[in-house]
Amino acid sequence: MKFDKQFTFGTATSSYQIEGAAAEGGRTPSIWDMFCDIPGRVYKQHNGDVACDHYHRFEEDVQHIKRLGVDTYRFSIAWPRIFPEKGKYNQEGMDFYKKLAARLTEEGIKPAVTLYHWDLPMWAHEEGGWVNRESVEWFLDYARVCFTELDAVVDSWITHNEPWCAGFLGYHQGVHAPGHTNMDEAVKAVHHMLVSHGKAVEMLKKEFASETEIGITLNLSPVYAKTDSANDALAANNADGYSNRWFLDPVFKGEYPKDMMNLFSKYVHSYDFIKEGDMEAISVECDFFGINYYSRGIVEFSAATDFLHRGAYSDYEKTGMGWDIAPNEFKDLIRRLRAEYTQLPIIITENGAAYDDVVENGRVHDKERTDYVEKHLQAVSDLNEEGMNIAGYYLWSLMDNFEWSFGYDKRFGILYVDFDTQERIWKDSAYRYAEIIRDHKKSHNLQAEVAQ
Ligand code: IFM
Repeated sequence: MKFDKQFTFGTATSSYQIEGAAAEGGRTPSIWDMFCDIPGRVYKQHNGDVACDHYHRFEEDVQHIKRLGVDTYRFSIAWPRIFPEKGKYNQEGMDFYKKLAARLTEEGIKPAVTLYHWDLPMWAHEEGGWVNRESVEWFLDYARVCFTELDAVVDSWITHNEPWCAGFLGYHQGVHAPGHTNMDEAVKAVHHMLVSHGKAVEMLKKEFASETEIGITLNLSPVYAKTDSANDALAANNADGYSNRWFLDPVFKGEYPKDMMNLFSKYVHSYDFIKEGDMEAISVECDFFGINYYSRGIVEFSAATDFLHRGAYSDYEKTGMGWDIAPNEFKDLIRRLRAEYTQLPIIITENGAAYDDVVENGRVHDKERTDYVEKHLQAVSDLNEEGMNIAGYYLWSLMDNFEWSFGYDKRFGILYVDFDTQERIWKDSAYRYAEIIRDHKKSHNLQAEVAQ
């Protein structure tokens, strides 16, 4: 595999998944604290109260990041640390991120900061959460203080991480916080997230006249029909509409896909919540496009499901999440994005895999994860040979953490975390990632001080 000199390597985490210190520094609960408390929602009722204790151990974690040799580290800000109550700014919460960003910068690691990675403050949820249009204003108030305090040290901003999960898993499928099962709410929630994205980008560029790069991250999954029947083709089209086009079309074309508006209208009886100017706001020009890629989808027709598709059997090798390992389909996805949607630089803001890791004599031989990462990095390298302009790659995740409704049962880290002692143990995949970065730097005569 081969990468341009400017290509950036990184690793990623998010606030609720690693920070812990849930009641410290003035933080108040988010919808995830509430969701975890409801029996049956999260594996063994795990929660983020302690997580990886990163809030107290960030200095040590920065040293691991440095040792990996990555150029950049992607983390998210916990909104309830910044606004623990409506309209009440908490400087102590902000200071944590200022310290973290400063430590990273001192070590030569560029901070890439996500504003929203799903930990909506409970006060906002109690007023309707993302379903309430006022959420756009709440988000902009929050974005404004983050830009004011951190823009000078941030290398790139990501407004939202995976609005599909926050919107459709949270408000339609009910498997993520806040756990609602209402498609009308889900479509409104997504719309308000997207409007808040567009307006935050505009704010950074106009109000702050900032040149810091900003974009949005979507989780995308190319969808294939099980057979070439007309029914399965319809199923694949609908699944693609639900997972991909409902987000890509507004962000890049300034419109929602009509076929999906029609399909959703069984539950969404009016699209009046789309106000004048919204679609222009959503399709604001960004500096890059972030993609989280894990797997492909394969579907078949099912008259028994709402949107006429369901997952079909696949004989692909799977990760510990049961997700197909599909680096070739990743290439299909990127080529399609280039053909149909955008020429912006693409950044892979997440890619990685969960497996059932075991510690043996102080080592974790996670060969499957190492293979997964190598295959996807090879795909990035191949795509760039074709001129696809992928500018960077973030491995998900720096360390094992709270995997949402799966609790701590699924390990995505390249660092193993012993959740009893909080010890971090480098897995073989971490050593291999550091080696790939070292080789890249050597090949371009860039200074490399990374782990052997
Ligand atoms: O852990 C999550 C992350 O929070 C968002 N993207 C997918 C990851 C793995 O499921």
